[in-house]
Amino acid sequence: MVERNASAIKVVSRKSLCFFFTTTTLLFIMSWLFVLRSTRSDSTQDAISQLISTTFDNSGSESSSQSQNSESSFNNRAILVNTKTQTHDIPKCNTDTTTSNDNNNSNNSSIIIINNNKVVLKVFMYDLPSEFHFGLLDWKGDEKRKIVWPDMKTNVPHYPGGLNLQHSIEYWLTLDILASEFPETYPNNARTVIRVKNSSDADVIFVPFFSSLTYNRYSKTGPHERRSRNKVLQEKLVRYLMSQEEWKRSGGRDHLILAHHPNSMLDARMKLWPATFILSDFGRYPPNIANVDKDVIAPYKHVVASYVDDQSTFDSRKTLLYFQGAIYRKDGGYARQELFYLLKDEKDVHFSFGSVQKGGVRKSTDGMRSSKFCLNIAGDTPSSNRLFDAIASHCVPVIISDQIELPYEDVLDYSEFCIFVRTRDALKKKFLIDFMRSIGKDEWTRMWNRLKEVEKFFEFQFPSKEGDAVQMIWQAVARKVPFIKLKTNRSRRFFRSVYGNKDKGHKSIPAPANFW
Ligand SMILES: *[C@@H]1O[C@H](CO)[C@@H](O)[C@H](O)[C@H]1NC(C)=O
Ligand SMILES: *[C@@H]1O[C@H](CO)[C@@H](O)[C@H](O)[C@H]1NC(C)=O
Ligand SMILES: *[C@@H]1O[C@H](CO)[C@@H](O)[C@H](O)[C@H]1NC(C)=O
Ligand SMILES: *[C@@H]1O[C@H](CO)[C@@H](O)[C@H](O)[C@H]1NC(C)=O
Ligand SMILES: CC(=O)N[C@H]1CO[C@H](CO)[C@@H](O)[C@@H]1O
Repeated sequence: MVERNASAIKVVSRKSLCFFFTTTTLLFIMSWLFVLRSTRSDSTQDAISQLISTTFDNSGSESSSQSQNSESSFNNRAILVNTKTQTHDIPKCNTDTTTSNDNNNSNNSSIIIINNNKVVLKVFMYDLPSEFHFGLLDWKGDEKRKIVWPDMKTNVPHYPGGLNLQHSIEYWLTLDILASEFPETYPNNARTVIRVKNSSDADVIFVPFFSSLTYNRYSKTGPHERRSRNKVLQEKLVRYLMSQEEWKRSGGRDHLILAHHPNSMLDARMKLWPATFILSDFGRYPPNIANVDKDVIAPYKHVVASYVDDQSTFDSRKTLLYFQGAIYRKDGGYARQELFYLLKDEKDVHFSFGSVQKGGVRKSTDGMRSSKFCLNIAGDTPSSNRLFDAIASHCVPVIISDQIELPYEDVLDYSEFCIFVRTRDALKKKFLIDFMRSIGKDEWTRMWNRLKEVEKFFEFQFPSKEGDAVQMIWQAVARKVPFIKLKTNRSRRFFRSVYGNKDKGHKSIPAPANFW
């Protein structure tokens, strides 16, 4: 008996050894590929999933294989667009009177790409109760009469100013969807998106929850509350979504959810991970919840005013390098302190404490407009609105944030108008300052010119204009659509099997990063 057991164990252990061996070999091969790949592209986020996705679908990896030159990004896009018009039959925008002019707007390929590919994205938007969206802006719906949206003809709710504005993406996107139903009222509203009433016709399902505003306003627990309104609304949202036919149909994979503030949706996101999120960066997200393949990065709305009619020159901008911000940050921001000590004695460098809140908008505006370069150093999170303030001020951004993700990077080559410096290099004595001083007038002027061309891509406004941030975000979403369809169909593979049914849609156990 004992002997038989022993031999059984032997068999088992031989099997498991064999298994172990195969797994480690596989892992070894994969890590080799991983190393090979990550030495070529700098993006560390989820490199394996990129690997896997490249083998299945080229569109999924577009954002990772950043084009070295704009020509290759043009090719990528062209392929994508062909797929779209041939197999997905997305109609071209027909209210468009500017198409004929678009070709000669400029010779810069990324701009040409953006203007030429007027893809209409068909969006179904849930009629969520107004407490999730415009109700937060003190607009009152009428539950009884089922009025959840403001009358776009007469009464567009206003978004208050202040710092909340930097995450107001949710407001601009929702207005743009609503406006698509009133082409007569908003004839000049650019139209990448049209709202459809039948969700079966939609490319994506939009969840109109103003999560950043909710976080900004209601994350503190009130005196008579057990939980903050921010938490309550997230719970309500999850319950609402899980009960919708649209969610069940795709397991949420074709849903679009806004979580631009890094602290917004902290609770709900663990349940809503199959959806595509619109985020500012991935700093606080585990890669199985959010990653470059699945999600869309949107810019902050800049808080300093745009620099209209900028006549400045390399020589008229007296400050070489400008940074204004909180210097001591909780996590990850140690580079700020280090850089402060490295730079504080350089005479043409402005490096100072003080956040924009403290009446500093005017000061930052002046400071950025009179500087050649503006520093963006990772703080609590890899991104901040400082980058977009710098762009609006035509102050060439110097990005020291290894984990930063940039909006629409698949169609926009940031190296044309930003300087990237690795943190470990920036912290070497004299490295940064020598580097900045080595950039001459011509090179700087080229980047400054490019900044003036690209600034409109970061402009949020209503009505939205051709090529502004709202349209650029929709186009970035449209580029995800083939991938969304792929992952939706893949998720249906096992619907008919006993176990597969259980997994249908709303089972929300986070999957491994490459599972989608
Ligand atoms: C494009 O070119 C046409 C003539 O070839 C011109 O009339 C039109 O104004 C141009 N459009 C733009 C935006 O430059
Ligand atoms: C684009 O470049 C071509 C030559 O390469 C030139 O003839 C044309 O005028 C340029 N168009 C614009 C809008 O700059
Ligand atoms: C929505 O469209 C689908 C397929 O096109 C159709 O079967 C369904 O009846 C439509 N639903 C409504 C409410 O019109
Ligand atoms: C799934 O496959 C069908 C049939 O090939 C296709 O029409 C559809 O667009 C795919 N995606 C989704 C989300 O249904
Ligand atoms: C035609 C045009 O606007 N060309 C510009 C494209 O962008 C480069 C900078 O990358 C400028 O130098 C060109 O003038």
